[in-house]
Amino acid sequence: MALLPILEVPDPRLKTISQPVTLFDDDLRRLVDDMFETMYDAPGIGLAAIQVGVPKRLLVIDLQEPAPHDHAEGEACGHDHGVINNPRIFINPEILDPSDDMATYNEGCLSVPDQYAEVDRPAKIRARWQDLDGKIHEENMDGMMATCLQHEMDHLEGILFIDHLSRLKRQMLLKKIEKLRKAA
Ligand code: GNR
Ligand code: NI
Repeated sequence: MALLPILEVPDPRLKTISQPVTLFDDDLRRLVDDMFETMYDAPGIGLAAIQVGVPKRLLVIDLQEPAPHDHAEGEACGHDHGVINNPRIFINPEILDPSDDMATYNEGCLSVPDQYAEVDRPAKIRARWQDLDGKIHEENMDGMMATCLQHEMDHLEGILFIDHLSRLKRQMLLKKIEKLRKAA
């Protein structure tokens, strides 16, 4: 396993249109392992291959739901609050029928460090994708999973969440990142 460097704006490679995966081999499995390690380390809830410089139509997601508790939220307690991991792999994903109703989430991106903005996307989708064996899957999705998959699939087209904002807002976020880099 290896941590891979994550590309950040304004790296032009983030604008690449990624190519379909055709070879379901051990190299692909290694790449997926490294992407999970990189995503958990960041930490993030999703990662597209192009974010680590690989222009393939491949992404991983783990929403890491908080584990259920036996007491009220915020209440002081001694035990460890773990998360339930749910690592998911999407190869050559497609969106079949996006809903007309939209959902708004405050999105962030590992390639747009420390910046967040509200983005509207279809609230419900049906997705089709392949797994590491090339087997095809289909599933209806909503909530954070629908939003995250659409965010990751945008990466495969060279699109970032800031591309859904006004030009003014986008330029402001990009300038902030420059400023933070110079200060660091
Ligand atoms: O870690 C991430 N959080 C996030 C929050 C709201 C909507 C989308 C995301 S994806 C992001 C990781 C990332 O950049 N994936 O491409
Ligand atoms: Ni992203």
